[in-house]
Amino acid sequence: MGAPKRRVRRQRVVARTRPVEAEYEARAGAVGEPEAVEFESVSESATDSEPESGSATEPESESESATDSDSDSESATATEPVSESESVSDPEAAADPLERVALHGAGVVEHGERADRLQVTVLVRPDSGSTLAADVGRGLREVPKTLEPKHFYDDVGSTLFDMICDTPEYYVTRTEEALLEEIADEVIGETSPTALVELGSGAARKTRALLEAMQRHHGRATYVPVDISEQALESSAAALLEDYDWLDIHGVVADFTQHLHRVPGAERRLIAFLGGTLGNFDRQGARGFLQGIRDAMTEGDSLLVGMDQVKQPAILHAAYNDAAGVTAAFNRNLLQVINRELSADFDVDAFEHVALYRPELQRIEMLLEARSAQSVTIEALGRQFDFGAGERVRTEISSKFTRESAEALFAAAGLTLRRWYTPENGYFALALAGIDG
Ligand code: AVJ
Repeated sequence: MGAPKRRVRRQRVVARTRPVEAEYEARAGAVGEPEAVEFESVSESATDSEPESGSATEPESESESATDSDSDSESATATEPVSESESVSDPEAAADPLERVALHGAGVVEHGERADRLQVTVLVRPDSGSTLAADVGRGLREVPKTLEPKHFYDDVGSTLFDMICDTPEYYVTRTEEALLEEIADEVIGETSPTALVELGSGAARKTRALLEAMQRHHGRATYVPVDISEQALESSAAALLEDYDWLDIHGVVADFTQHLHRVPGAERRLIAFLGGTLGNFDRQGARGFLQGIRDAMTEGDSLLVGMDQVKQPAILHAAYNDAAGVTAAFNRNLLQVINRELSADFDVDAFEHVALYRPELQRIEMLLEARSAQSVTIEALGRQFDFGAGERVRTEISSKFTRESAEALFAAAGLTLRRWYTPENGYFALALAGIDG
């Protein structure tokens, strides 16, 4: 976009990001000392459709917005209490930033101002070298070697994942999307949520069906996306706010496996964990994760989980071995991430993409297989790792479920499966669970 570049919504974070989390503290170069964090930028492509922001001195810039339907939905962040006045010398107040943000948010809504409908709290900076280093160091010492799938998603990896979703073989995303459209009204009618909390919201593509159903039922909605990527969170939030003038968003930049208890409450929350990401956990991990959610739930909250179903191995195999090689590129990109972030020298082309279905475990495994013996130096770890010819590094598991296995899993986590929605072909399921009471 020419100069002057369009402003992106630049929402300062109300919460001081005290280094409450070790990984935050350790983020390379990010913080010398605790400070308020502000969005620095969004991608070029995102700026185009961004609502005009949002700075204290530019209250009406939205008139240049590309669409007119949102003209009353944009506003300045002038009301936003910011940083400078909030010194870290006030540990009490800093102790629970979310509460503070929630209060400010409520004020904004109540006064019906054309005030900012976006609040963002940063609990943890996007993945820094530190967790990646720790994870890689641990995983490559294991026998067999493993790497964690959460590190796939740098900008390139996220783009590749979006491309996977558009391959003809990968039925997962489109099946879930269609299913959500179909059941959204019923789910919302049944759970009557005052807020939709989405764990791992990413681009929030599928969320719209649920939000629109909330609007049909209640006239408006509050959306609480929780994502590790500040950028994904901000650009998806901006797009949603532009399209929905009845929506309030309180985003939380956090690792949803660690910060669940800090996600803002509401009277009744529908907590959504979509996409089949639960499949990335092994059984024990899935149970622990669901238990964590269960512990953070209060009466009236519900949980909606996307779960890929067990099906013909050939269909599963194709979905993770698409003909265009997008999944292979996605898998290999993990090595690029490590090369870049940890100053490593993986020869990416020396590793082959392998994805296979293991029926006895009801899961897909993705692996990277060394085509020949490799020795790789990872500078950030100060050591070298050897790979034998044909040695495989497991990069991801993608568990598949049946209604029975899902029910047992929920039960083990203290949750009750209430509904099991599947399309006719049975490819994918959305499980609605609650706590007993
Ligand atoms: C995002 C974890 C649901 O397991 O199907 C897609 C990731 N990996 N193709 C999945 C993935 C390879 C995806 N999840």
